[in-house]
Amino acid sequence: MTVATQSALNYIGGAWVESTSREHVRDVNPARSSESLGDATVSRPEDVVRAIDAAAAAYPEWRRAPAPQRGDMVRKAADLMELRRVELARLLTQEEGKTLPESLAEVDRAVANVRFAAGQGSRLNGETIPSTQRNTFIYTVRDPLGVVACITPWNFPVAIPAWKIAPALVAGNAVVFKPATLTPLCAAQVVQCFVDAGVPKGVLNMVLGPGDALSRAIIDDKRVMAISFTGSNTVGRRLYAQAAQRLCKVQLEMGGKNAVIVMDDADLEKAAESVAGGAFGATGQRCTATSRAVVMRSRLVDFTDLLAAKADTWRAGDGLVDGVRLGPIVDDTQLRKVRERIDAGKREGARVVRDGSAPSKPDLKAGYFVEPTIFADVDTNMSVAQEEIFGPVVSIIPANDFESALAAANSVGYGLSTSIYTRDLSTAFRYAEESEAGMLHVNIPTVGGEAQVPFGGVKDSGFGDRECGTAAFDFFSEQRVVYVGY
Ligand code: UN1
Repeated sequence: MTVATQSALNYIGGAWVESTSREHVRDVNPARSSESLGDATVSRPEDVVRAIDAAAAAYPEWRRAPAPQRGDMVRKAADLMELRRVELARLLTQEEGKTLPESLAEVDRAVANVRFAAGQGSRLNGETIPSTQRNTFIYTVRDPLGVVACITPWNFPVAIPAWKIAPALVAGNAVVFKPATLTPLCAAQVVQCFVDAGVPKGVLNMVLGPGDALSRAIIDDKRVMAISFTGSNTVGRRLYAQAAQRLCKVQLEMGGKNAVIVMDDADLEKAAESVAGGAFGATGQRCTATSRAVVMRSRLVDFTDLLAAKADTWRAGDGLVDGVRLGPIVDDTQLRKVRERIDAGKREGARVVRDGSAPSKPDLKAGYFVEPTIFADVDTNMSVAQEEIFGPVVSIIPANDFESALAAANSVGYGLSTSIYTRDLSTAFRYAEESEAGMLHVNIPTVGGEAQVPFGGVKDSGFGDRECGTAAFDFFSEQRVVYVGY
């Protein structure tokens, strides 16, 4: 049941290479922290410079390749990813912790995204625009930016790199990829799919190592024309401020504090299922996780009972084991953060319906586990109603009517994803008009997203062009205009 111990190296200029530090860090399975999966090289800023050198050298030729051909190559990467689906998903579960079904779904999503981006190679259209002058023809073209960087988190270590790298490449850019330190083996496998698909050397490079120092080296290098980042708001803000100094284009996907509003007329079973799946799925470690349920008082008792009963069915354990629905938290640091947030909720007076912060089952002590946790009677000012937790924790906030529910849902800094459960059309449309989030749902969970659809948030959740869909190409290319007098 263990993967062969592997060493993840950098991929620079078409070769897997050791970093200049020659140091390695251990990569462990969060379900059993004593189990080593392998290790990863620890890069220094010099390694980033080498990767940028390689990308800059490869760029001119890649830019000249016809976009449909770049798309074909990227499509092959999607096919390979699909072929390696089970192997990749098992690795994902072992390295990040989510359950095997969740990992399989993530790989499928990565494949769909890479395929969609590949198809856009044949649709990188410009437009013709009528001129006010005679004998003048005006058209636009989409041009790549040059060397771009993709900085990705550990929680979707296959899908997020895939949906950043694929459109970046199809648009004609050369990429420097800096994945999260906690998931280097998944990152290496994603790169391997592109490599085996025939992406020329230097066009895609990966540098493994500490986020701060390596991101700084990326930001400081004026050859990097754009940075696509997914991670925390704190890091995103800093990255933007630093990159702005040299007008480097930035796309930020950050946190969320996503609410589901449950109206009087909601299908309660569906609503509770949606909140449970949104809150406990992926162990709550996703920016779109449902972390608040804003519930009409008339349904409060029934909803809370239903949700608590559902929470009991989320058995925690090793994600490779059949029947396990809740994998571990990714590491010790995150585990501590999640526990601190739960403690803060208790201190601030939220009513504990279910406390999963310290699981008692012996096999859960071997890893970084937190079981489903539910707070009720939560006030919008409490930290559990305001701060992102990134664990399987949900806060139930009572509301008197639609207006107060909407105000509660909107009362946070974040604005990524929300949902409403109602059968009333006018309530649904009023919600869609007034809800402060980038992705709204009616009778559909807050989590997930489709490959062909733009993904991203407003307020503290997102900045810059959206990811995925055709929007990804707005970020990874620029328009140029040609005026022709004939
Ligand atoms: C999802 O909800 O399925 O970092 C995807 C994240 C998001 C991706 C979430 N950028 O969690």
